[in-house]
Amino acid sequence: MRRIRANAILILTVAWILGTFYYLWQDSKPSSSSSSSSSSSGSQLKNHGQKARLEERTLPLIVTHAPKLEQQGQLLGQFDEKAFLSSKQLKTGEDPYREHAFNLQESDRLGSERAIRDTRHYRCASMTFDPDLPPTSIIITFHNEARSTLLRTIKSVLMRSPPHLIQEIILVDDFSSNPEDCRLLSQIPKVRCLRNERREGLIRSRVRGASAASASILTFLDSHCEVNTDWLQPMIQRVKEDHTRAISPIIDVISLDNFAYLAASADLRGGFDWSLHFKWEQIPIEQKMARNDPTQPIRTPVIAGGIFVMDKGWFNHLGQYDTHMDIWGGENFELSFRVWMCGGSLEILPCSRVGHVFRKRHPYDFPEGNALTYIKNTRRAAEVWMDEYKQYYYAARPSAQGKAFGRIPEQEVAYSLLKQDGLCLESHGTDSLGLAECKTAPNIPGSQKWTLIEPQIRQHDLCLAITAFTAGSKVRLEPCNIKESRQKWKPRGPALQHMISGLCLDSQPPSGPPLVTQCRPQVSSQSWEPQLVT
Ligand code: LR7
Ligand code: MN
Repeated sequence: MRRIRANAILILTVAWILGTFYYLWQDSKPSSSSSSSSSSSGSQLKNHGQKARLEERTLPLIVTHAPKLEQQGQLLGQFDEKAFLSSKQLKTGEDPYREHAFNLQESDRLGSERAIRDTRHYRCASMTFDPDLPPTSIIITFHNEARSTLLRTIKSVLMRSPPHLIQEIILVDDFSSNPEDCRLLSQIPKVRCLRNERREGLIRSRVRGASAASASILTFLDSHCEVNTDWLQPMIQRVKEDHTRAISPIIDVISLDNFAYLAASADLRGGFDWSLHFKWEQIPIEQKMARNDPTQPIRTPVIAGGIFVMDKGWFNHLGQYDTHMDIWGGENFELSFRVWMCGGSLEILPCSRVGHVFRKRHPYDFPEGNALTYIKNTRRAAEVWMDEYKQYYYAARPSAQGKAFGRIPEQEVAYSLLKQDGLCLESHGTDSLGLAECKTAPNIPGSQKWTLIEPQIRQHDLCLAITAFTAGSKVRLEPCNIKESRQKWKPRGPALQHMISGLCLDSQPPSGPPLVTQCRPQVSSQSWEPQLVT
């Protein structure tokens, strides 16, 4: 009896020691390495130095399992994969990069359901999700995509997502040369394909797909992706908890040369330069230090654009995309700005991984030319959303000035009269300001309409500014610049006080131009009454 008890104690002790070692070994594995530099901000999104994004650490080789043979049959239904893939094959001597800007020969060789490495941090595997996550509609737009990459995208979704979370896969064929791709792929269970009657570009195509979606959650994918283990649940979970979030995975890299699946760094977020080019940037160091849980979301200013999950109601509430943007580019900033300005947020989830084939050039044509299209799209984003910051866009991209960008809706802003003793502050050109008889609606001229958006007092793109920081200095209008301290005001009782100098806007003498003078309470020449005009 005693021997049995002694043996039991011995076994338990050994198990405990082994367990402790295992635990320590797990935790001492490098969690993530800091990659040396953020990607270069090349003049093209295409050139954004993918190498910097690649994780340096080697990960344990855990492969995601391909479905068993009997499952595969169910995955594709009546669809004849062999016939689909073999109908068009590369001829000997043909350049495998020509048509798709990636090595088509390698892609075709791979097969449609290769296993890929699980590139997540090991702690992601123990995350749990609500059992009642809502299903999603997957939206994939494509224009002349290679059959092997497109099919791998679809199959990876079917293979690596809980089936009940995939309501449908909506393909939008953006007028590819061969209409058969769309027709044949519709034979796959859950797949629907909508074909555009003319080339629309990815922005209008996605809007079409989103409008056709029947699930309450939208998931967008490019047409050359491979989703990784448990990619979907973390993103849907975050959107379920707060419908104003737009969630992106970490976008792993599928080599355009040999189609190797490579882990991207988990220390990056989306960014842009003033010419509105997307780039990856390092997470600020304070945030990086504060990250003690590698499964936590990474807040990001903008998303890369192609791969994200969003609530359908929220997408509609934001006004979807700007459908006057053509072909490719700019919609990622525009959507991100919408999310921010309407009080939502953007996140990258390190526990969700999707591979994407990054290319160095566009394999398709731009009917209006690549450069002009990019300018049109980004100029629209700048004009609609960037207020006076758009001046930095034009400074960084002088060639955008004067280029066509179509019509944009007038922004709805609240205008005020600035009244003093029955007279109104009025501008005459930029240099001269004065008091004049107040006009009444609907005959109020633009010269009497002011927008009071602290700290600026604006008239269109011009702002009220002092000319010097001393009492008695003239006040005039000049192009708004949010960093210009001469343009910053705040209300002080009925007076308007210049923030840095502490001086007040003064109409004395009423005939002459307004000045700034020492603030004196109850002085009528310093008293301005804003009156909203509609
Ligand atoms: O006219 C077109 N019609 C289309 O349907 C042109 C393209 N497309 C399709 C195309 O087949 C593909 O599925 O639209 C998708 C995106 O086009 P890509 O793959 O040529 O774009 P990209 O991967 O180079 O570009 C990134 O930026 C774009 C800006 O408009 C889009 O937001 C892409 O979705 C986006 N891709 C990603 O975010 C994946 C990660 C890349 C990064 C960074
Ligand atoms: Mn792409």
